Amino acid sequence: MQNDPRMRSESGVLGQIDAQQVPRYAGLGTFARLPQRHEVASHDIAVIGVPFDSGVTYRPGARFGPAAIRQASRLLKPYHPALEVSPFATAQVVDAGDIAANPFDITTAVEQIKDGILGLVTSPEQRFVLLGGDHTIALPALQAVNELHGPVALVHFDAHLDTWDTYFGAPCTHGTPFRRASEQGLIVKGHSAHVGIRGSLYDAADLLDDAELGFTAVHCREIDRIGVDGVIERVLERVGEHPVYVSIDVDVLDPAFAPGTGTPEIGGMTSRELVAVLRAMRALNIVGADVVEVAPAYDHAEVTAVAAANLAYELISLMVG
Ligand SMILES: [Mn+2]
Repeated sequence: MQNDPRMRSESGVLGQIDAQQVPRYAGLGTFARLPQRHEVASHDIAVIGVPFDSGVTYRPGARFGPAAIRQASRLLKPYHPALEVSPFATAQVVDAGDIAANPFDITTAVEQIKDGILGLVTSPEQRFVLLGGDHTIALPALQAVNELHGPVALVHFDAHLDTWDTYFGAPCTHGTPFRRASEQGLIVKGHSAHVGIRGSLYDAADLLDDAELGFTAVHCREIDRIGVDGVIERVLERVGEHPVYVSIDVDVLDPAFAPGTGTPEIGGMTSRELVAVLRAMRALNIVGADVVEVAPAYDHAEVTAVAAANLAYELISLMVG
């Protein structure tokens, strides 16, 4: 197409809108100003918004997360120097839009999200990154992943375990996805980990329950002692050779780095520590991922949305690297 400002690689992959032709702040905003799904014949990686927050237990508003992350992703550039990859030239990455999920019926929403993902990711070679939405959406994401890959190792970055049983009698909330996932056989027990856990719990037994469900927890308080390298060692050893799903609750970051979220906890990871751990996962077979719990109403100067956009960029770069 003449005057098409989008970058196209030699292999024919359609990339971002060229910021030398159209300033980053101009134009309608897809994730990283990438093409929409219908603009290309096929895709390798789909970025999918899931504006759903009916599973929250405290501050609402993560339904506006996908739009805020897309807006904050305008600054992402084509080359990732730390991983030495050009993710948008190496793979066909698309913004696949949002999955419409029922805000009044969580059971229906979970089915819609699973079906929505499977409508967009139809072969085991394809990868996806979800933009949440609250953490409830990780359950249908893992269900979808299981249809394509079977059980996966879960690497879960979060202040909270998210393996509680019910809340007000409800089995599917943003505090329960990984207990349900374990019960449903979606994760490889003994090969899944939480990273960044901290904050008050209901009971000391919460931690024991979690271990029985198949997880180990790298607590945030350990990071000063074992360092980022120690965290990486624990994670890589735990995952082994299994395909991996990475779930990032943005509240794993300290509220200083991610104030715009539903259940903030002090003493969290820095964004620098988190990206260092992620980048060490490049040799893993990451088959799907999410970045969840961005609630823009509590954000300031896009601090949280910019962090989330960059985390999604890291995940995409890991998938192609
Ligand atoms: Mn969570």
